[in-house]
Amino acid sequence: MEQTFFIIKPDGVKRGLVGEVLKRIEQRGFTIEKLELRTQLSEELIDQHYQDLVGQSFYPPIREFMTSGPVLVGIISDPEVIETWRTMMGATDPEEALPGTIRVDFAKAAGENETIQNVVHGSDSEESAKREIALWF
Ligand code: DAT
Ligand code: MG
Repeated sequence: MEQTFFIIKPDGVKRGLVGEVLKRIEQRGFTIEKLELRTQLSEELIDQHYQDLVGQSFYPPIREFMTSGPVLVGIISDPEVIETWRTMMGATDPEEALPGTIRVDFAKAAGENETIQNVVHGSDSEESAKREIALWF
């Protein structure tokens, strides 16, 4: 059985989308293995989580956004959950995501010079899922 790590990001929690996202997880039949509200994330944890992005010019606003409020984090499992959850989330930029995906249905378009706020995170590979689960739990 495969596991992946997901986050309902600060925009999702602030905008009252926890129920909507969890409903999709349940309707798809994923098993929720862990679920926790984290009220204050440290910058260190986010930097480790996004270790591949830390050096990018667009990274500081991402760090600021991810530490701006409570997040819901969890582990879900299912055969091929990593790829299926990525498909359900949609593309990173909500403007490019496909209809029916969480990011299209719920993310707000980023304004000029605003960082992308796209409601959810999901690990992008088996290796990332293992690393992120160990980092967060
Ligand atoms: P994803 O969240 O789809 O896995 P990612 O891991 O490449 O995408 O990036 C993490 C987050 O950082 C993403 O959800 C939004 C933000 N981001 C990524 N690339 C960006 C860019 N070029 N400009 C602004 N924000 C970006
Ligand atoms: Mg990613």
